[in-house]
Amino acid sequence: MWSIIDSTLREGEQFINANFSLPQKKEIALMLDNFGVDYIELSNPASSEQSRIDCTAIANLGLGCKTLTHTRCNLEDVRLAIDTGVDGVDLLFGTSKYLRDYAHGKSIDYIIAKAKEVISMAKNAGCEVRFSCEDSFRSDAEDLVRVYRAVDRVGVDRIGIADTVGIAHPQQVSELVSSLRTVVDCDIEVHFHNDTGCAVANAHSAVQAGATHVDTCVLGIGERNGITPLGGFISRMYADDPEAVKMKYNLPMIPHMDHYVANAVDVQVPFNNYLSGYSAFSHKAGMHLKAMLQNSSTYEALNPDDFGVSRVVNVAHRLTGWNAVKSRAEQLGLSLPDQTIREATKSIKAAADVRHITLDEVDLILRDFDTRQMNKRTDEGRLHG
Ligand code: AKG
Repeated sequence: MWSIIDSTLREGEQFINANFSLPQKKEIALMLDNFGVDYIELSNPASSEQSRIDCTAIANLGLGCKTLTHTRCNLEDVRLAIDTGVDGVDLLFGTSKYLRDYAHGKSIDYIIAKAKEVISMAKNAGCEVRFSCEDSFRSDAEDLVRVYRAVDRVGVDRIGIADTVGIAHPQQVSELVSSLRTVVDCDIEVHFHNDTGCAVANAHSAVQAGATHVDTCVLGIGERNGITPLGGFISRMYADDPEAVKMKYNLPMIPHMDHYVANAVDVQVPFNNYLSGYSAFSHKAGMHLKAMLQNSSTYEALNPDDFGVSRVVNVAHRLTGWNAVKSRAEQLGLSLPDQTIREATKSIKAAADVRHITLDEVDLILRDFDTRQMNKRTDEGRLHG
């Protein structure tokens, strides 16, 4: 099964509002570990003194998952990383023309030589090592093959394919991952930015094509509009095989982490966020509700119970149906005949046609019908008595 490398404490730290304190980082690391991620990626300890302190603290928390740190491909960064106590280093070097011309000015031959030197040093020090070609999807295909083949031969544990600007689509991902699968023997990690909305689909496509490790962030936070969100990726993989995903991961942690991280970076969880969004499990149309009441899978690919969240069935609107209203009456303990429910439904729709109504108002209408029903029965009783 694929593994998750959660990068909330690295890529996520690059989100515009992120400025995690060490206690927040520890809390996030503990939650991710409790959820069951395989790896946590941490910011480069060479970034600042506090980054080094934080990386050392998280690497020594005694987590069940492995810790990695993201470093430039040079000996100094890797030495500093090893001293923090992390299990592995995630090296990267830009291979696209953009990055070679405007970021570092190095040739592919230089990149290969440097990568071999740094990987060998890190492996000799007992580190797990990944090497990534930054901006893979705008890199020359032959350059990628040369670089990845060379690093595979010196014993890298994983190659990384990075869609740095979020330009790739699932078919390109599938083609690149499957072709690289025939080039290297090591594992394949993927990292997808979400600029064009494909980050979850690309991660899924990559796994189907043979990728073994997927980078995620809680809520998808990261540079610009971020990367594959943990909740979105898990939802996608759960839809394929719920039992396998439930067995490996502690799913109710996801909404919990989404809210914690949203609060830490001072944003709202988006209303349509996978699993934890306000409307993620809300149902409204009368036709849907009728079927949902018999079998919730009719209109749900994901079972909210598995994620520790509740389904919201909304009856207070003009699109409501009498099955939904009947169900609400039953929740209130009212036993109304179907004909009365149909009349109450008409009243609810008529009220909702002229203004926004609340569930309390629906309940009032139902109780009013119930009272009328009881009065009618009393009158009939008097007549016949
Ligand atoms: C990116 O290329 O967008 C990164 O954040 C680096 C990804 C990697 O190290 O694979």
